[in-house]
Amino acid sequence: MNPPTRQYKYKKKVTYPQHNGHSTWRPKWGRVTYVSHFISENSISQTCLGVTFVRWSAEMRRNSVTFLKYVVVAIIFLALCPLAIKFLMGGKRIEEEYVDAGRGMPFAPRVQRDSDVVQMNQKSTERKKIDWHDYKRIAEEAAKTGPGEQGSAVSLTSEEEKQKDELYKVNGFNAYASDKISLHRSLQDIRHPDCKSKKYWNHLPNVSIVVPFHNEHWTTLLRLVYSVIERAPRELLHEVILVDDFSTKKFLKGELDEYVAKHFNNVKVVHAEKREGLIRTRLLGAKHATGEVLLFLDSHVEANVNYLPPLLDPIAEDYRTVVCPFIDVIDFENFAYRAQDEGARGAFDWEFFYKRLPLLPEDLEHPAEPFRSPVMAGGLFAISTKWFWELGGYDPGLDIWGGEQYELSFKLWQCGGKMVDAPCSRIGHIYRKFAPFPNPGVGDFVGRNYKRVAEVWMDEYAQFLYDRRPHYKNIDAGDLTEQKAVRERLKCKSFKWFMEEVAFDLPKVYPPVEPPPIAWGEIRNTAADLCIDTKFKGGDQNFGVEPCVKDGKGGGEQEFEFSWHKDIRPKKRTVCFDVSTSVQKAPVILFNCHGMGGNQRWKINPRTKQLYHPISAQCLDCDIGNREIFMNPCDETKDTQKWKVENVNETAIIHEWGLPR
Ligand SMILES: [Mn+2]
Repeated sequence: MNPPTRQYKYKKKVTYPQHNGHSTWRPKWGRVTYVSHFISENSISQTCLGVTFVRWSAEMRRNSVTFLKYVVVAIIFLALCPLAIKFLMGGKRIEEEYVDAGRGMPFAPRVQRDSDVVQMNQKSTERKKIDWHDYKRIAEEAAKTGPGEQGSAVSLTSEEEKQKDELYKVNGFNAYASDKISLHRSLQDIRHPDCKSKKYWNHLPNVSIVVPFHNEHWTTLLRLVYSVIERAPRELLHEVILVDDFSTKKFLKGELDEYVAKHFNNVKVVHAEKREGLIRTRLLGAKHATGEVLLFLDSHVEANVNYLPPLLDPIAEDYRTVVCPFIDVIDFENFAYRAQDEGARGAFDWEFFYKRLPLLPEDLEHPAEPFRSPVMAGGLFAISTKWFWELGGYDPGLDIWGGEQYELSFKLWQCGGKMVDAPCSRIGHIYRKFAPFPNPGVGDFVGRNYKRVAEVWMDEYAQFLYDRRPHYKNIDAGDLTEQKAVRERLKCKSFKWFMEEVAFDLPKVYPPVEPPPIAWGEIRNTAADLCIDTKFKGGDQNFGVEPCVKDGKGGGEQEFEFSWHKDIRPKKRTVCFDVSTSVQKAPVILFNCHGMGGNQRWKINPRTKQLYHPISAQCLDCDIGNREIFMNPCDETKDTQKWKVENVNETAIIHEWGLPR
């Protein structure tokens, strides 16, 4: 395998956001881990009504000819009756009863919309864009008040605070707070204003929603079910499939089956017979699905207003388009619903951590339009059933969780499809405070998954992954014949094509081979003869100056790199010097490196030896007595602002100093 040379072509020039002023700009691009499972199908029986009254016994005796006529008429009547009922009800009656009226929020019949007219008039072939909003429901929801309504935070009394711990421990979020909120709670419409007038095709495919879960909490699971049903046009929602990955909570067995059978007629529960892990659980759900589109969701989400048409519309245009919603945040403590950002494109670094790239200028011009995204976050996406199975679903050799979002993303792009994020579809997700379940996997199953993905899809670029995780070389990835056959059968393009056409700006932020730092070693304050020491501290912590290790005085963490990202980080670590205010004596802390400048951008002044922070326009200063460091207005005459970095690439520093910002 020959690793590609380090010459990257960029199809488009991309500008990265510069952060104005001194805002606390700290993206916390988190990594979402999903744990999840299957099976005995709970089939929901639908009773067919057909009662006919037969009142012909008297005539029968009198006239056998008349009797025969009655028989013929009765047979015809009986044969046509079910058809007539079906015709008259337009197949809708049953669907209107999705949601039980006894729960305090009857599922009111919807106002007739354009879409209904289209559905009833089956002969209509006119294709047009229509408004799919359910204004009656929107108005009803806007009027709701109560704990957590309108997506607000719920507060606990001091008495309740004492009782929340037990549920917190087993869920990783404040499930006690969840129990205080209605299963039908309303959410604030936080979509971009342009979404409110956006129209979608009148003919959209229907959807099977597949929700894998393991030990999900009762009210978060059911709130998900109600939210996806109540906020979807009923003709588009074919079914919801809850897939239980061998949960141990008792109520997720018979009690859930009974509740679902009693309250819904288009929700199925499938129970796994052993712990399967997220990937096989999703596959199991997909195998049970009969809708035209699969919408995979995590088990603790709430869908926001009109979430479904924006996900289906791009698929209606091309069945090989995969669509992801915007993922909002439901607070793990108080269940407040909020945006995490206004969108970004999915990506990865070369250790396969999920990362995000900024939107392109053309994406920013149309904030309600779907934009292309190289890689999905993983948990929430819609894909046509046809395309999913043409791609072979997920590689069934992937174990538990990890790498599946890369596998599917790479192959859908490389094999002729595309993926977009739909800004007008918003779904809130509870990011847990901590993982409450033990990992069901054995050994480095994630590494094995990554290797399967790399070997099948990444060609020579796999080497970049192995360079960072050399032990992958020794992992047995198992049999890859079937996966390679998929790639062959669909005549899929190379990973080089993917990197150049789809993730073209990724190497700029996450280069396969890291360029060398432009300065490195100890950072010594010349006045104090003390060195910056981060003492192996973690994120969000401050640090100061200490006697220098190189002088044989004490031991800490004093080796730094002024990286090509223009940030300063302890050697071989990915936390960076970060300053988020521009006040006097502004604190410097360690924060996860985001590689995008802003609060973490530094310059070395080659003449004055000051460490300059362009965004706050201040310089690094220190208090020798207290051994503290902080930011202050730049003053060339102050010795406490003069720093000597041990090794410096002079040419690079001078060049760098001359660049704007
Ligand atoms: Mn989750």
